[in-house]
Amino acid sequence: MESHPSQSNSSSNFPKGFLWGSATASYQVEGGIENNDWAKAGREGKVPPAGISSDHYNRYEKDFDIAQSLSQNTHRLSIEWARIEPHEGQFDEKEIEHYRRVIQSLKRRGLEPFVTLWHFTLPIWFADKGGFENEESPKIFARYCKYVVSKLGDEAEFWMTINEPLIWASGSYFRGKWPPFKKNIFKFIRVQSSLVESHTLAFKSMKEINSNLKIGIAKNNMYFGADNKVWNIIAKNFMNWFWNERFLDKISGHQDFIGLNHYFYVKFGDKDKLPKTDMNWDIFPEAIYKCLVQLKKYNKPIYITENGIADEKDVMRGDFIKDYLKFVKKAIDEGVDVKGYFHWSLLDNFEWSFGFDKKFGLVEIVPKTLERKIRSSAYIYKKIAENNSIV
Ligand code: IFM
Repeated sequence: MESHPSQSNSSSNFPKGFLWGSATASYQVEGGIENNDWAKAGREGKVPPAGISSDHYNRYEKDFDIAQSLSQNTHRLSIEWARIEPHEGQFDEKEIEHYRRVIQSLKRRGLEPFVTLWHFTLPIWFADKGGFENEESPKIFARYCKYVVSKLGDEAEFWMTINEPLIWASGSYFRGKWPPFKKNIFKFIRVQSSLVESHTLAFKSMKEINSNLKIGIAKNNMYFGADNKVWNIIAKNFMNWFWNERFLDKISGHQDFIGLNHYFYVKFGDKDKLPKTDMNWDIFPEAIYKCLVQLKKYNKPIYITENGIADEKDVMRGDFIKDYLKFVKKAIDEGVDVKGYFHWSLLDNFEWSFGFDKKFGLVEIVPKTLERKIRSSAYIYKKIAENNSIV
């Protein structure tokens, strides 16, 4: 079943100007955020607390020095909504200036900023109003997005409104493991429609401020496989539509690029024996190629806004990066317009309900001292970035 990317005749180089970087998200790395729904759930003992996390809020300059030293030329970060709008309709200029400094410090180091406006965490006041269950939520969300780009739109070209809408909706309303801890299929579907509307309205409002901004979302897409049993094939086709296509189809008139976050291969029926990450997720590099080929029909530039591995011992990450990138290259050789790759993550961070146990960083964070230690695999990725080629 596996095809071989090495059989391609094209040059081994990635396209000129390809972006090589890594990604983080505010609540997972910044530390010191107490006024969002995750912090509240942490205080109530429902999820682990993030506390000071990696203290990236104060140490971002040093962290970006590391990214630069690893030959990265882009970086994806997120802005914490609860910092910017701590109370409904009241915006905090000081926090805007903080993020301005963060974005500028990336640009000084030659790192193209990709900014996400919402990565899973909600201000408490918004969660108390029902979050994305609230009919008014698209307007409230679009107002926040518009405010941020009215202040920071000149600082960055690439913006993402929402990170992984379906992962968030399923963690929060289907699996019931994330705030607001509900298991309700109707609400699960309801919040997804609300997120489609929220993105669309935010997209339009942001374009009113600056029509040159490039705006998209970061969408988690999986590769679904099946053995040859009819019901498994039906399940695979249904899930492929439900998970991978439905949301993107609905926003397709309102995105300038597609951000692909890719981690999962799900097979219905007989399982393949595959190596696993520390999250117990299957490693199947061809899956990223299948996802990229599927996105070709939208005719938009694609950035891989996340792909990575929890690997505390750092024994798999180097090969993981090379193997997944070989399949990215195969997709490019077959005409898929992939323009960049962001490894998840630059730093070890708060992995949601798993707390700090899972280590996704190219850079290790020593828990007590918060010392940064560059992992060996980061140098493998550095070499790829430097050569613009896996070889
Ligand atoms: O840590 C998460 C991130 O917040 C969203 N994408 C998947 C990562 C690994 O689980």
